[in-house]
Amino acid sequence: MTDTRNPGNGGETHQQAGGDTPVLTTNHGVPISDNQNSLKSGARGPTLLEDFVLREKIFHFDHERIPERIVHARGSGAHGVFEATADISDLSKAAVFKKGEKTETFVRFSTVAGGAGSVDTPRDVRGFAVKFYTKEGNWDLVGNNIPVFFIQDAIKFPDLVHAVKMEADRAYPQAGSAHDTFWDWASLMPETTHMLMWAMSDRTLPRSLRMMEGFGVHTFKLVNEAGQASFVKFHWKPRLGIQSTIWDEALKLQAADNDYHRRDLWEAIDSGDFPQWDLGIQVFDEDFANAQPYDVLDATKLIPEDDVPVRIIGTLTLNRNPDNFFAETEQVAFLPTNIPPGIDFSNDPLLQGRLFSYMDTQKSRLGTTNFHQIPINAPRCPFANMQRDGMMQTMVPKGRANYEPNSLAEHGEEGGPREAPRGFATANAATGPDEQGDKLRIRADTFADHYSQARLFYRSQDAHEQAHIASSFVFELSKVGVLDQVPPRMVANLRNVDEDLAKRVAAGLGIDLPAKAKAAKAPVDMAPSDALSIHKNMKPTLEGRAVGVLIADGTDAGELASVVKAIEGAKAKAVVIAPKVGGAKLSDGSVRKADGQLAGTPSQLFDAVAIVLSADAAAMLAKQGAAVGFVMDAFGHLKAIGASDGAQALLDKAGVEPDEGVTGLGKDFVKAAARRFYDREPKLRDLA
Ligand code: HDD
Repeated sequence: MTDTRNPGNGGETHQQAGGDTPVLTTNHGVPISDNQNSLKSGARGPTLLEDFVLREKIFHFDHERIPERIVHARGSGAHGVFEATADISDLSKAAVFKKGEKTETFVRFSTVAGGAGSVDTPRDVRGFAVKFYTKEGNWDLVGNNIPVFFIQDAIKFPDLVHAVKMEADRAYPQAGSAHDTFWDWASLMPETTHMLMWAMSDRTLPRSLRMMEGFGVHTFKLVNEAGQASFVKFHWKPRLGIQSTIWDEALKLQAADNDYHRRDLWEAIDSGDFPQWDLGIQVFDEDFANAQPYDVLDATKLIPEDDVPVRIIGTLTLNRNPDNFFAETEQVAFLPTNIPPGIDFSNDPLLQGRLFSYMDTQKSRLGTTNFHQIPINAPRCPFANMQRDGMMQTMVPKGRANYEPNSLAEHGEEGGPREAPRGFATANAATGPDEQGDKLRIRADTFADHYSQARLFYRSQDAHEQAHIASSFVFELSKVGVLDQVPPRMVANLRNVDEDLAKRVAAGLGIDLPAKAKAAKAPVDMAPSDALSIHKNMKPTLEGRAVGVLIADGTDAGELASVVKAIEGAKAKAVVIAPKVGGAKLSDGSVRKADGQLAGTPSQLFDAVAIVLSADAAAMLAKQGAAVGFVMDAFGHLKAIGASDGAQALLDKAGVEPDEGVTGLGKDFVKAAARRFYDREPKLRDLA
C-alpha cells in the first residue's frame, strides 16, 4: 500500500505495513504512522517538544558512534569454522584441537595506525584476530601478520602507539609511520629493529587479507591431560599463498579504492570463494628454549622454521560475511585472556601486559563490563557464575544464589553453578618451572640482542626484496621533517644489521654514513631462512586473484571470450573494463557490458591485465591518459600483460618493453598472470 495522505509533500511513495511488511515502531513498541514529518503546531508552526518519535530517533542517532579502538580501529570481519585435522592430544587437552572437532570462529583483520575511516592499503602491520567459540569457552588468538613485535615489554606500548599515530598537535599523518615522531622514537629504541625490517618489507603491503600469514607472535604453552606443558608458537598459513603489492601500487590503490581489502574479502566470501588458512604450531621444550641465542619469551624474536618446523593441525575457513558491521565487526571484543584449558600463557612480558589491556579497553569502547553478553562476544557454550548486575545487564538470573559457596539447594532452592572438576586451574598447576626472585624493574640479559634476527630477516630476502626494504627506509626517513638527528641515528642502528643496507639507506637519503650504534649485545650470524621471504613462498596461481580485461568498440568477440574463459578456468575473476561502463560493441556486433569504467578502474586493482583491442581502438586509446596509465602501471607494477596483436600502439605509448611477462592472449598469458616480474623493476625505477 502507498501512503497518499500527504500528496506531493513527503510520504506519497512510502510503503505501509501489511502482509509480510512489519510495522515501524519506536524503541518501546509504539507504532509510527508518519516517519516523514515531525509533530508541529500548525503546518508551518514550531515543532512540539512532546514529539517523542522525533526525539527518540534523533537521540538514538546522536549516540550511534562508540569510541574507536585506540589501535586497530579499521577492520573487516568474517565468520568461519575451524576444523582440527591432527591428533595433538599428547600436547594439549583443549577441545578445539580434538581431531575432527569443528569450532565456530569470528575473525577480524585490521590495520594498526589508521582511524576507522582510513584507507585499507597504507604501509602498516595487519591485525589477525581469531575468536574460537570452543566447547570449553572462547579462545582468542589475537595476532598480527608479522611474527614479531616492536617492543619487548608492554610498558612501552603507549609510547609506541603515541609515536606512530597522527602527531599530537597537528593530527596528521593518518595511517602511516612516515613521520617525525615515529622515527624519532623507533631510532631511540633498538629493540624495534627486527620488526622494522618486517614493517619496511612488502609484508606490510598485502595484496589481499586472504593472502597473508598470521602469527600468534608470543610463545604460548600447550598443556596435555597429564598436566605436561610444551612451548608453542602459532602460525596461520594462507592456502592462496603469500602475495604482496609493491609500494607504488599500494600508494595508487589508496586512490583507486579505499576499501580494497574490505571489498576483496567481502566479495570472495559472498561469491563462495571461501578463504582458508592452515593453523600450524611450532612446539618445543625448555631444553630447546635454553639452548637458543635468544629468549623465547622475547616477542621481538621468532623461531626459525628451519629449527622448529611448522606442523599443520587444522584449517580455518571463512564462510560467512557479517550480517551487520557494527553489531559484529565493531563490537567484537578480543581478549588474549580468553584461553580454554589446554592452552596457557608464557612469561613473555609483552603478553603479560596485554592480559590487562584488552579487558580494560573493551569497557571503554563498549561502555559496560557486560560486553561479554553482546552476541558476537558471548561464548557458544553455556556460561554461569555469580557475577551480577552492571550496566546493560541483559541476563535475568533467578533466585537468591549470587554467592558461592551456598547451601540453598538443601532447602530446595536453586544453588547455582559450582567449580568444574577439570578446568583452567588444573592446567595451570603444572605449566613449567616457576621463575622467582627479587622484585625488580629489569629486563633479562637474554633480551639484549636486538640485531641478530633483524640481520637474519634481511639476509633471508632475495635481492628484489632487499631493495624494497632499503627503499622503504629511504622513503620513510625522507619524510622526517625537522628532526635532522633522526635519520643518521636510524642508519647507525642499521649498520648493526647489515652494512650494505645501511650504506644504501644513507646513500638514498644523501647523508654521510654515521658511526655504528653501540649494540647492547653484538649480533651474531644466523643461517638464512627461506620461510622469511615472500618471493620464495609465493604460489604460482591465479586462484582467488583478478585480471582486468580492457576492451573497446571493435574488440574481437572470440578473443575476448577465450581469454575470459582461460582466466575463469584458472579460478580467477575476469573484470571487463571499457571506456564506457555501458560496454563496447564487439567485432560480431554484440554489446559487452563493462564491469568497470576505464577512468575509474585503474590496473592497480588487478593482478594482471589483458588488453583486447582492435588496432583502431588501440590507436584511439593511446591518446587517452587513463588507458595509457592502465597499461603503464600494470607494467610498472611488475604484472603480466597479455595483449591482442591490435593492442600494440597502446603498449608502445605506455612504454611497455617485451619481456617474459608481456605475452599474447593464449595459455602463456594465464601462466604469466600468476606471477610478478620482479626482474623488470630495476629497469623501471631507481631503488635504493
Ligand atoms: Fe594489541 C588491539 C594485536 C600488543 C593493546 N591488538 C589489537 C588487535 C590486534 C592486536 C590484532 C585488534 C583486535 C580487534 O580486531 O579487535 N597487539 C597485537 C599483537 C601484539 C599486541 C599481535 C603483540 C604481540 N596490544 C599489544 C600490547 C598492548 C595492546 C602490548 C597493551 C599493553 N591491542 C591493545 C588494545 C586493543 C588492541 C589497546 C585496541 C582494541 C582492543 O584492544 O580491543 O587493548
